[in-house]
Amino acid sequence: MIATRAVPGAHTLSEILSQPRCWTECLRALEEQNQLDRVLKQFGAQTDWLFVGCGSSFYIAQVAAASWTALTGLRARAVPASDVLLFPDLILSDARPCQPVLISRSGHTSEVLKAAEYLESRRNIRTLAITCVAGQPLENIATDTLQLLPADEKSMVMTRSFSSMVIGLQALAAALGHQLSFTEALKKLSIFAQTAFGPLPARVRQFAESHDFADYVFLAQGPFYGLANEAMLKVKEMSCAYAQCFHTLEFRHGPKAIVSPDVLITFFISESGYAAEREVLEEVKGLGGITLVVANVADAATRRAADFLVELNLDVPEYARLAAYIFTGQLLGLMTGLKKGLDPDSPRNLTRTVILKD
Ligand code: F1P
Repeated sequence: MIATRAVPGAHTLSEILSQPRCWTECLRALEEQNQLDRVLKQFGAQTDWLFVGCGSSFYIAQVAAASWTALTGLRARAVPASDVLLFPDLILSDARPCQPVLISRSGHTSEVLKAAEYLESRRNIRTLAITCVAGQPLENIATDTLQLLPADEKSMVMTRSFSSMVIGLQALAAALGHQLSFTEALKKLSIFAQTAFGPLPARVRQFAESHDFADYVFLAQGPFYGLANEAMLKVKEMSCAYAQCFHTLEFRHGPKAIVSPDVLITFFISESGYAAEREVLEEVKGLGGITLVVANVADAATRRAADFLVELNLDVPEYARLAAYIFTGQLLGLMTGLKKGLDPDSPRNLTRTVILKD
């Protein structure tokens, strides 16, 4: 029998492309299984929220915390699970209790499990988990768990599980903040994104194949910063390339020394901070940088300064667009890895879940 050879990156590509459909399925699962109401009955009175994860799930935490405050008006922070274990007194205070949300695609990452055990058993704090795999240890430790099972992946790196958990947590925030129109916008996003994403895989492949960069920089502000971190991680994981992330306006304060035609500088431009972020884009272009811009709507100045422009044109509020911004970063990591002859489905040195020996 002839063994069929796996096509490099095939799982990752199909998982990236499946995102709009997957978001619809996840929102349906939350609604039909009454998951949001159930969770809010238990945790809905909390005023301070703490989002916890590792790797991509930590970056979900950053996007979720920003969205949480915007949609509910409540305080929310993001921390890596390791900080809960190593510096708990910087995070937890008896005087000001917080509600932890533990984020993990696998529900099996050691640091997340240890953080959950520490919070539940040692600090007597009830935890909420969100995961994409049923029956994993996290579910047994946490008080309650949101499950987004359609978002699990075959590949090692997180793509649709990232964007789906962002959307799942935004749906929870919208329910808590009684933002019915935002919930509707999340549903519409799937439809609009399908159109916006259509030509992108071919465009990003062509761009990756025709350029060689020594370094990749991702810039964003506010709720977009977690997305820039995640794009940086995608490029590192899938293409084993050097990649960095900064707040857009922070780039002027030293990092801009690295601008050169060997560095791709990607801007995730927000609507709220558009003018200030575009000024940095123009400055970087003036210094001779190669620029990739993801914006919802681009003006003439942005068009002039962008070597590669992704205009999303999504007719939903700014926070409901966040998940769609990651698509280009995922494709850039995938296409760059394929160009280098790597298999982005199983990057070197990585495992799907980091399980530590005791
Ligand atoms: C988190 C994570 C991934 C990363 C790697 C190891 O996993 O750090 O983000 O890509 O493969 O695991 P999880 O806790 O969300 O399952």
